[in-house]
Amino acid sequence: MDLPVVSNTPPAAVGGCASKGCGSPPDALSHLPDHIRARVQDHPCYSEEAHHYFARMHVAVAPACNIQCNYCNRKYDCANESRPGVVSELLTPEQAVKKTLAVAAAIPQMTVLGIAGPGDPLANPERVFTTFRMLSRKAPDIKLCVSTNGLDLPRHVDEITTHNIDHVTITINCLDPEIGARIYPWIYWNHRRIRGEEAAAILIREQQKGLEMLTARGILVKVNSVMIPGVNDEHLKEVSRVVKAKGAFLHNVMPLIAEAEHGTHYGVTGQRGPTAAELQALQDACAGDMAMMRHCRQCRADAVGMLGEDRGAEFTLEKIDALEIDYASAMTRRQEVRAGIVQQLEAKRAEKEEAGRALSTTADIPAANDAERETAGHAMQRPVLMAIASTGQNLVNQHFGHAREFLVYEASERGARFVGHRKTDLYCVGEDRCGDESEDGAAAEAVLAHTIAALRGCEVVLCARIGFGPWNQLEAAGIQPNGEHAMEPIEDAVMAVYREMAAAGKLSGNAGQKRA
Ligand code: CLF
Ligand code: SF4
Repeated sequence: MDLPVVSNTPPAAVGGCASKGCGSPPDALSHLPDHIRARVQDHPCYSEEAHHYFARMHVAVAPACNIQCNYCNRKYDCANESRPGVVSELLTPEQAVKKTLAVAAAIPQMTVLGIAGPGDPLANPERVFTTFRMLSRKAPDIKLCVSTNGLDLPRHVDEITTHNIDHVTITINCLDPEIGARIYPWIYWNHRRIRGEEAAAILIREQQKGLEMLTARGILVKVNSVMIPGVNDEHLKEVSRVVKAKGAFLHNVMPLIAEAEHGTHYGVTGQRGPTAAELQALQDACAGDMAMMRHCRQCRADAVGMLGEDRGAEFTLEKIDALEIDYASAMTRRQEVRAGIVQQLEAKRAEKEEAGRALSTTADIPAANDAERETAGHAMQRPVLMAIASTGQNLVNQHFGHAREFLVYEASERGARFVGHRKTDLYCVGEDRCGDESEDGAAAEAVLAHTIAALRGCEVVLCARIGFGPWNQLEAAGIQPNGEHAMEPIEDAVMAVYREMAAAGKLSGNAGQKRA
């Protein structure tokens, strides 16, 4: 059955500012020297832009861990990089290599192989470095990436350098042992279990030492921090400042996920995670000091595909065992695909820079701050959050009911900026459930209610198509659905809608953005 379509107009023939992402903030990587830019432009975690185009995969070869975090239950993956509640199939290094080659051949835009669990990679050095060693020989075009709690990092830095691992993530939740003791009940260090502030002090010391050693060797370091309201939330601003001063490239503040059913200490003691607005406010506060990652999906230790998607089921051991992989041919294809994407991105950047230059010659430049706005005689326009349904390529290209997550952009007089994402459940299941006329109406209603709650604070939803049922309910909840910008680049679509809202007088006054 065809879906009831409210709006599916072809891409609007917009011109001038409207087609160029008018007023968009500059490319987040534009300030970087060329050699650094080249190292991150196809890494989906280190570059927000790249995550629309490139994929990553993880292999779960590291079962053990050397510390205990209060947000972790060992039954599940390492929650420093993963969403708790999912369990990965443990692989041997040989199986991991075979799986990586199979994925690389099937998904040519997969550029990064990461090891992030299910325990701590550096608590399993033999398995992890064997995997990296074999991969750097067999698939030299794949970037290698590792994520660690940092306790055993200093003693492995030299080996990391040897294996050509160019990207390392350290999870640093605090610099103060008193706070650390509320996050880590114990560590295992020099064959001894150590508890309390003494344990936290050792962990913090080793993390900082590891960070300094890596940056001194030119390895790109991303710092992950889990935001735990009432425990380390305020303190993370200091963490951000210090790790930046020590040369960390990017800071990724992730929300604590603590559910009683996961059986973690925080889950069973009722420690809450942050709201979307709290997370964004902290990320904004930290952003004054360093580049922030806002597109992390807290993916599982065996994730495969674009961030936010999981194609792991296509590459189970059973399926890849039967495969014969001609990696030499696959590599040629991979290089072509990658070169094509990089070329496309460079053309987009050039177009954006050109648009910026054109704008700077007009009188229509959005004022940069309140004082400038006053001088320029502009009325204050409030920012607006918009949710986007996208399958990637940086386009508004997904049906509302097919989205498992929405990208959230903030539109303002300064332009469109990505601020995060919101996870939802799938509203359409097959062809016959996309609205209030479905046989399974109650289930659809529940999913829609959950989606509307997840989109709290957003005023607009941009998608390729949307049915009458969800359209009406979104509108009733104060969220305006919009299918007019299907297949347009996200930032262009967001700013076009923002301008329409401004022209309709919906943005005037000093009223703040609707809070999530
Ligand atoms: Fe994996 Fe991590 Fe490397 Fe990325 S994930 S080891 S840096 S390749 Fe990325 Fe996933 Fe967030 Fe991690 S989205 S959880 S930050
Ligand atoms: Fe769990 Fe990872 Fe913490 Fe180890 S480092 S306890 S695996 S969250």
